[in-house]
Amino acid sequence: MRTELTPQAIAQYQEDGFLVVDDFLSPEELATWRIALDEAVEKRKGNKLPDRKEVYGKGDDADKSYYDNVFDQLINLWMDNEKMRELMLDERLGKMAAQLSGAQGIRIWHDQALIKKPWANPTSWHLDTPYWSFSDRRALSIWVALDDATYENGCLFFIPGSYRQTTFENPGIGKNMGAIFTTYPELKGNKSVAAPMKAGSCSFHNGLTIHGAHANMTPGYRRAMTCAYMPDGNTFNGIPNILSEEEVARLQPGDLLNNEALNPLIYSER
Ligand SMILES: O=C(O)CCC(=O)C(=O)O
Ligand SMILES: [Fe+2]
Repeated sequence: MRTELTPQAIAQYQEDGFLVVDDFLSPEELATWRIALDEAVEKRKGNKLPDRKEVYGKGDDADKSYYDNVFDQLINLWMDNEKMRELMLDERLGKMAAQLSGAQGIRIWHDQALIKKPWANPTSWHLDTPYWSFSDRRALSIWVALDDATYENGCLFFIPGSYRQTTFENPGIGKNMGAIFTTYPELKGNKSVAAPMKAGSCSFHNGLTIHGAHANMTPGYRRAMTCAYMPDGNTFNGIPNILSEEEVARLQPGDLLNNEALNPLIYSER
């Protein structure tokens, strides 16, 4: 794994709110990640979470069939697959996330396989952080391409620097590609940047960077393994997100999110 970040790369991330790391995985590592993903997905039998079928669970049937065809979304594979656990809990990933975000410690918020199947719908422009159960402008994700991510099959796009202007308000993610610009009309004229990646390359993006992805216009798969990172020291903001009902019942807004079984600390400067 190419886990060393140059000062230039860190500066680029801070400027743009995203960073592409080419050839992040070696061919052997890519093979390992693919096996871990396929095994973990197979074991899930379509359930989104280890303990539940759905996350948000709402929406009418027409919407559901649309969203089901944006991508297969399988969350917290690290919890029920040993190979994936080893990959996701790697301290070196946490260190990269810490260096980019400026956080001193990094916890896993949740991992997520995002698989755009043949002919999948696009991923509308959206923000990540407003969905999460903590509010931190430094929160970020890694997105590892396990197939070539191309213009044709649904590579990511980012709006550089947008993370400095967006907030924790959630514009949602609808069918309308550009709906987010109703919330942020001042960003409507900004240019986007495409991030095609070879399999084994990765990107990091701030959860407040506006991002989306093309439709999959091909009969092939676009598999990605991602992980959302929470800077250590964050507290519950009242949003359930992926937390179970029991967990939400246990938490008061303001409580520290430091349950190792849910949000393991994978890196700490101290
Ligand atoms: O893979 C995609 O299409 C979208 C990815 C995304 O939104 C994310 O990783 O936050
Ligand atoms: Fe996202």
